[in-house]
Amino acid sequence: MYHVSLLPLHTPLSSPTESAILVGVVLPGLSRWDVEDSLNELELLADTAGAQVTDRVIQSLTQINPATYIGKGKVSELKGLVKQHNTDLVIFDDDLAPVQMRNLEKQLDCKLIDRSGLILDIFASRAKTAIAKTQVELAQLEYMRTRLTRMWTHLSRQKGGIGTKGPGETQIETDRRLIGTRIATLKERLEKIDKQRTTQRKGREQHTRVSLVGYTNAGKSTLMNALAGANVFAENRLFATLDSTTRLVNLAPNKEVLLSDTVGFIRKLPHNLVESFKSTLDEVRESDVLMHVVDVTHPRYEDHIRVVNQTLKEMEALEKPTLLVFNKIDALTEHGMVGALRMEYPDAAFISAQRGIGLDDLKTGLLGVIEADFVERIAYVPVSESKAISHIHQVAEVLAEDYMYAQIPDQEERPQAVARLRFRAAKKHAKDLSRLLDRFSNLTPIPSA
Ligand SMILES: Nc1nc2c(ncn2[C@@H]2O[C@H](COP(=O)(O)OP(=O)(O)OP(=O)(O)O)[C@@H](O)[C@H]2O)c(=O)[nH]1
Ligand SMILES: [Mg+2]
Repeated sequence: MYHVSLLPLHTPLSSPTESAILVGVVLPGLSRWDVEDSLNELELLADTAGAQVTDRVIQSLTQINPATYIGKGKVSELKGLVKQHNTDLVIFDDDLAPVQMRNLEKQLDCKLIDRSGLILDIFASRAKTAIAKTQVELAQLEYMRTRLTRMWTHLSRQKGGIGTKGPGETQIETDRRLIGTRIATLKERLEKIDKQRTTQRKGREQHTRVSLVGYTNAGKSTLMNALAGANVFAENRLFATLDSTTRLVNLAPNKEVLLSDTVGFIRKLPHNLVESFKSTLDEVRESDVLMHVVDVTHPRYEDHIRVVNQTLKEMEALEKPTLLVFNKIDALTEHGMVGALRMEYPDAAFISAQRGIGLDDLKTGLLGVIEADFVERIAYVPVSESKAISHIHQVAEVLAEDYMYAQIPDQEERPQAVARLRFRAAKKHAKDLSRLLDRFSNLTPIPSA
């Protein structure tokens, strides 16, 4: 155990600042470095939530203690520290089982929260829009439902603060049934919002949809602002964005796409959150193309890429055509890093969203990814089928259109006037178009003399 003194990176969200001790466990398969790193991130989360970390406690274990997660000796040591520093809050880097929470809280006589609880708390204090608030509340209630037996009655002197936001204060004493009812109401509300959003998205079908994804704080909102001249809130804190924003962006003359900025990912993102943020994350799920933004100045940026890919996989969005974007190259101190990365990732874009560096190359790269995702074909459609022709114009880009005659085989009828359309369509529309055009596949165009 050792003492670290840390300066807060920014003004805490809630005041007065609560003091916190972080607890991490080195389990088989993990190195001390992994855990230190995870605690660095936990400390940023704690800081974002408004706590000042005074100590870190790390224990190596071959297996966790079912009663208190960490060993008995470590619990006493932790208790000593809590007393000595008059600590407000102990934060575990791993998720604790309800029984472990209860036991630890009793023994430590201090507020206790795990990583998921902390992330939920941050989301609760940052949610601004009605939809984000509803989604966070649902995630918090789902999280609490399993931990209902844990009551903070012996901590009633604590008023507010981390871990007690949202439904925490008012509903902790209510029973599972009430929480169940509330969950059902919130789900219903979200379903309604979902339907509205799906309808809104339907209206945007003629545009290619691009979503910004990435680890929290990678610079997604800054890039959105740079590309769309938008005014999206961006700052050096985790989870600055909780809802999605969509804007039109011009990649080249006549090449407009719809760009969406949305919530960032983090390792061990609570499962409840991913589930509850369905409406927001549908933006990602339903996009045609993704831009995966990476903060290249972060020492663990490769881990971040993995975590983002893993989260995308869980959302079934990993297979989408993706442009990898290495951001913040202006702040790189290591010479030659961009060159080395270019060799490793020849298709990626290297930019500074903040300084506007590399944005033209990024647009070209994005156009390349989009175009690779298109199919080009020629179709013959009888001019009498005006509905089918206008459908093609709606979902595809018609490159050429002319008229001729065609014969229908096995029919004695005289040749019909047909339109010959050469068009490009996104792969997502290809199936639908094929089905439509199958009806006319037996036409034999008559070459003009
Ligand atoms: N040096 C440098 N900083 C940048 C750059 N782009 C963004 N930042 C900073 O990085 C921080 C995070 O930027 P955001 O745009 O809020 O990041 P985000 O990915 O939207 O983060 P969340 O919404 O929290 O997930 C801000 O302080 C930005 O000013 C860049 O190109 N260079
Ligand atoms: Mg953001």
